[in-house]
Amino acid sequence: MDDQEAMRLAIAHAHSVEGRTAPRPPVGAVVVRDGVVVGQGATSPPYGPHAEVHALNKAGELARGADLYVTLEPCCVTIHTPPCTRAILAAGIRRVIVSSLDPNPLVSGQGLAQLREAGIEVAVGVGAEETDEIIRPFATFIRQQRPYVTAKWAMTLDGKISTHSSDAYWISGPAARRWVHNLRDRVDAILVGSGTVRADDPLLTVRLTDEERLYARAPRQGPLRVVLASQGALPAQSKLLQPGLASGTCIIVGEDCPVEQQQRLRDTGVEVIQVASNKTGQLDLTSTLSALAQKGVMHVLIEGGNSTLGSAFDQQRIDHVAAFIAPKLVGGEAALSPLGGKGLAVMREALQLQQVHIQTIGEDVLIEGELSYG
Ligand code: AOF
Ligand code: ZN
Repeated sequence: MDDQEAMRLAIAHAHSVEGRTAPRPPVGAVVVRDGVVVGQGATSPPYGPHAEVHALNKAGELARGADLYVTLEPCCVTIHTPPCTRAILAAGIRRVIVSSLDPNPLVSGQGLAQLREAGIEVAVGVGAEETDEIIRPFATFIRQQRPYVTAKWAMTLDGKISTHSSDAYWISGPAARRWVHNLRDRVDAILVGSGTVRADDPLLTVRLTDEERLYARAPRQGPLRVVLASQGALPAQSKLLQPGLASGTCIIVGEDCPVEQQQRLRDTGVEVIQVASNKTGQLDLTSTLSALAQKGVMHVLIEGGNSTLGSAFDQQRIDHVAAFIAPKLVGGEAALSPLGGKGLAVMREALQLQQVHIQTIGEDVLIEGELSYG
């Protein structure tokens, strides 16, 4: 087993716990001795042991003189659990192969320095292209104290997310929808606007069979469901508000949402959070995101609709775009496009996706990329 192969296994472990570790990063670790895997593991739900500790414990005495592959620089400080660097030294590991540096300023670079000082051979960067991507939500969360925001939409080739009569079932095909459920399975929260709740009555749950999962993943409760509803006006019969389903749902309302309306929502079992509105009367996304960060949300997926996505774009709060384009046409001036809101006036100011990745999923094309704001 070479370095690449061992790191690929560690990366699969990191993927297996995405959406299950917040507010900590998802990490995978593998111990290899004489080319054979003798221990492996992933970060536990808060605040159990880190990935390295699981892998080292499984390896036991076989860790002495072995190599450790880990997708993130091992930690060197006690936050909730003892430093992994200490566990690595105690286990007698000979060489540590790290993929990404820890963006946490308390660790960044110092974890590696500690290992080197103790005479352990350290290599960095194997598989970093993939692990840097896995670590992005945590990096945004730890550096900016806000969740990383992925905006996802599916549109027809002529750029519509529904017909002029608001019909949107289905734009993309079954393979794309499975991909989206895998994305939901990786995030901490899914956010939509009240218009989407009215139009689509979504469940916002992860519905995947084990065969449909891109990675074996640990079981969990499911992502937090968040609805932006400045006046708190949601149909009482919405699926999201039904008894038994409402827990794990959070409604974000504006300052001027009547108290009685808030109480009506709370009576269904949902949590209601009040945030400020901006000058144009939209719910302030910065306040919304910081409220979600306080709940430990590291990665939020915005699934629509056009005014919520447009408002996130106008407020420069989209970090990652995942856009499906279906080879279909519906036409119609009144049919909506993905980003409503105000938009930009001149093309030369258009936001350019970075690290663009284009792939075909079933019949649809998926374009992904990062946005940064100057
Ligand atoms: C690792 N391995 O599996 C993870 C790490 O609150 P604590 O004690 O769990 O520490 C969290 C910090 O540890 C977190 O901010 C990040 O810097 C690092 N996460 N490190 O060596 C792991 N999840
Ligand atoms: Zn650690």
